[in-house]
Amino acid sequence: MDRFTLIHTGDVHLGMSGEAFGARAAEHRQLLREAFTRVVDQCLAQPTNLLVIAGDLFDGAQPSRKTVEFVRAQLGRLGQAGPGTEVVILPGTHDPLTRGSVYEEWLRQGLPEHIHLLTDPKGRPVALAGREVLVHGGPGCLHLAAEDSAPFNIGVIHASLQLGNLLGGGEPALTPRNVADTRMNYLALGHWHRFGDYSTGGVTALYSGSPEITAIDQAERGQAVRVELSRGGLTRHERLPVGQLRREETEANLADYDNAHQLVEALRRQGDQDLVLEVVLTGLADPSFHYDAAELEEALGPDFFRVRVRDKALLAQEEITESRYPPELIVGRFVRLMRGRIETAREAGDEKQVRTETQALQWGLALLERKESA
Ligand SMILES: [Mn+2]
Repeated sequence: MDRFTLIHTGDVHLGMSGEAFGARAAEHRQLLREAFTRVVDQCLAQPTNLLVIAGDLFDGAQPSRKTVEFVRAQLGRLGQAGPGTEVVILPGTHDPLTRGSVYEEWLRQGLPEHIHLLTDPKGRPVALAGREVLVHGGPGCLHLAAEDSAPFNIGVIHASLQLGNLLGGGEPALTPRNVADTRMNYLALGHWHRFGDYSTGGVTALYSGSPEITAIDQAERGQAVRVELSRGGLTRHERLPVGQLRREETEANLADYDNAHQLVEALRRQGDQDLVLEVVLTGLADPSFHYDAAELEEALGPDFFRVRVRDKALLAQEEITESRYPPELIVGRFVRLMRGRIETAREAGDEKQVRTETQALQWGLALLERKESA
């Protein structure tokens, strides 16, 4: 064997309740299935020796019978035609190998020949293709070491990677040194839901990311990775877009709209059933502008897969009564200063300057008051 091709996925989270997707939760669960189906399709579209699933295939240790049947049917497709595709699954943090878990049940029942579970806590490898290919990994295992006896060594780890000193949370994490020390031809990482290339010390190490968006703030479209290994150590990879949803963030300046209805109409023009839209409200709204983030989300709901509205706008005040702001406070001094500047501009007959100064007063007041109430 001179060349070896694998597809790497993980963090599929099948069966996820998808609360963040609200009324679309059931549809979202279906999209997770469709994305996983497309990963399997990719294994069949071009000769693929191995499918690696780097943890969190399921959203829980005891997925529903339907979800398990779905996975078995999909993986079954890979054992049928020609030489077929071997499948190696690492239990993750959401779907650990515990008593009563789906993986324990599979081990008890026995699995089809082409499906392998990485169950050894020391990460000892599963041997494929007459020991030419060794796939190392085990539940919670962070330290792996390639064996020189095999031309192809592949590692599978489900963990965060510690970058600099920024890691919080205290969960066990992989270091770039751990990555280099594995000396793997390829290290398939799981746990982070977005693609990332963390190759180091001659080891190609990638997070595949989830095949479909699993959270509203997940910026990138779902994907998997195809990796081609050549004898002699050359590793090439290609990202496979398998997700359907995309996410965008859009800023809406309330000063550009007369009312909430106008704003909704404008946002609707971006309407797309595959789009997860994050709307950030900004600017200084006129006092007559009545809006509510939750109501906007509801109004836009049917036009998108999901909408989230974040309110960073400031509401202008109808009337600014000087007596509310004692002159000894900063806000009081600010109001009097700006009033004076508005008056000066008015006396000079400079209407443009009056508007600018009035807006500056509103902005400053809104910001100072927000600060005081926080
Ligand atoms: Mn995950």
